[in-house]
Amino acid sequence: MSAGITPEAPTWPQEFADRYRAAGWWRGETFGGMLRERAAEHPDRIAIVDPGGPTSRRWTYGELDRRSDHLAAGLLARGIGKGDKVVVQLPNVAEFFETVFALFRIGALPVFALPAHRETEIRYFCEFTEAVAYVIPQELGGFDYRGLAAKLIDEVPTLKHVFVAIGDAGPFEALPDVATAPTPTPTPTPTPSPPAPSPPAPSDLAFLQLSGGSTGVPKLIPRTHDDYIYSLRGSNELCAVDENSVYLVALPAAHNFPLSSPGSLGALYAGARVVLCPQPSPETAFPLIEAEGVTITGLVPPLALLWTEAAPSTAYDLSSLEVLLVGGAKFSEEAARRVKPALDCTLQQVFGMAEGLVNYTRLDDSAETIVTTQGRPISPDDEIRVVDDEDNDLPVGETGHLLTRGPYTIRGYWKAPEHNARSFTVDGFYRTGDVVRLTETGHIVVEGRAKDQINRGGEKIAAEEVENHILAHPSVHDANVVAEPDAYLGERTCAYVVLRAGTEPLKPAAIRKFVRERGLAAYKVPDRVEFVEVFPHTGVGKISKKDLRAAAPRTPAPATPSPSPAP
Ligand code: OOB
Repeated sequence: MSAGITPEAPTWPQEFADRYRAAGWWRGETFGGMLRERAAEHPDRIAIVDPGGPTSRRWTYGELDRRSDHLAAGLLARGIGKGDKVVVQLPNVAEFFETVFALFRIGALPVFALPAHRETEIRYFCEFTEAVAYVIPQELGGFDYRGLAAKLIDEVPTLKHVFVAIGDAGPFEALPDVATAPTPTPTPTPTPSPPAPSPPAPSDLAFLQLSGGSTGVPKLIPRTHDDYIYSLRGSNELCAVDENSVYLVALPAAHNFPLSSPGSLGALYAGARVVLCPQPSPETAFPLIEAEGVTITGLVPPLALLWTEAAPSTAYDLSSLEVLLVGGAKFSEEAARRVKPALDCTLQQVFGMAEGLVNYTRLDDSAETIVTTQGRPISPDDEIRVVDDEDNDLPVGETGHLLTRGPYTIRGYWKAPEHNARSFTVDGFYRTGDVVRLTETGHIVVEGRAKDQINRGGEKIAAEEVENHILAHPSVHDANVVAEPDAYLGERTCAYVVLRAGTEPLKPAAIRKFVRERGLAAYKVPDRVEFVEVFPHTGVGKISKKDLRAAAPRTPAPATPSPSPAP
């Protein structure tokens, strides 16, 4: 299999690639090489702290480097090599980093699933990417991933390996058993595919990230070593991350925000320390901040609210915390104003997307700018356009659709030519689906969203995906899923459902149960289901989601059972 940019992944035209290299944004680095360099520079410095499990673990750069090499050798010996896809679904554990660096080294591509994903999503990732392996924990939050893996390995023809990174491997191979000391001469392999002939090139794909999506199935985002490492370096500079920083991974490690803004990979790039937080509540995070001297972390708005409420009365010493990044969903001005007094650290708003563009308020921006804007792009080469419905550029200050192009924003989704024709302009600008306005200082204010998506406290839900699942119910004639305000999450989902004529009435719980049992991540199960006779229509006869949204209860109530908010 060949890695690198293939027709499956549209890439930057040569003139842009040349420009980004000449400007020094793309420096020809790879993830495998970057870890090797850091390990050579300071082998004994702590890279990863994993406080979970029976004993807390501290891996030095030297150890992470060695472990990644050994795992890479074991994967190669099993016939996994360059260009192969591996679905990685791990919580915030040290093995996440060992796994992804092993894959980076051999040029196999991690496909970053979230722990919350269930059969529907994982099956799709495995089938669509023709994944050869699936890496899981034994269990998390009462869900046994091995059951799901057993089903998939039987049913997805390309899937040959399941590796259990933590816990009891059951019928599968335990990840620690895969690792072998690399040998200079390749040992015979059970499958005839040759070991990787050469390490991946900086312009090769490094991994596939998931898009929040607004369509029936999630889109995959192809990121290269060159472009992603540039976003790390740029983020580190703007967030003042250096070798003395301690970054707490509070959100799910595989999400783009805690991975790269500046995230765990930014911290590792800087030679800093990464502390893994098993879950993001103040009860778990605050003791870790004190114990490890955490200097920086990133949260979605609902968690930032929880932390600011809990901080004033905590017994833990949070004084090491210098920067709190908040993003993934709009952070209200009122909530933003509470951060500094409560946590005595600098708030940095971040408006980013897994497709690329990331904006930060600057650490030296005025207090007003920090609480009222979502920041400015990382790169001088990030091109920003704010346009009307016909793609005409709007004057500064007017609200419109955000389009962007730049050195770390993809030129197309993986294997999605039709969707790409809609999501990108002919000259390569990504249509973000966000509705924004620019201030005179070039800061972006997010005003809303044009994409058919619900942003549930940072977790993105494509309305169409959930609608399709509801439509599969035999009693359902039609369904529309929209966002409604929620006091805690910002938005929650409401499904409006029209039942087939002549069917027995249903309870809302029956629809929620039906969706859950179709194997969908819990955060996508509608918070509220309302049965209606007909949907409101627009003037041209289309169903009006605007009117449905307007029908939502006026006083936002907190959402019903909710998994912990996270992107
Ligand atoms: C981050 O990435 P995704 O891919 O999960 O979601 C991107 C979308 C944006 O297009 C926007 O609709 C929304 O999430 N968003 C925000 C926001 N940050 C993200 N909307 C309003 N205000 C913000 N501050 O969510 C992501 C990736 C990297 C860094 C941070 C967030």
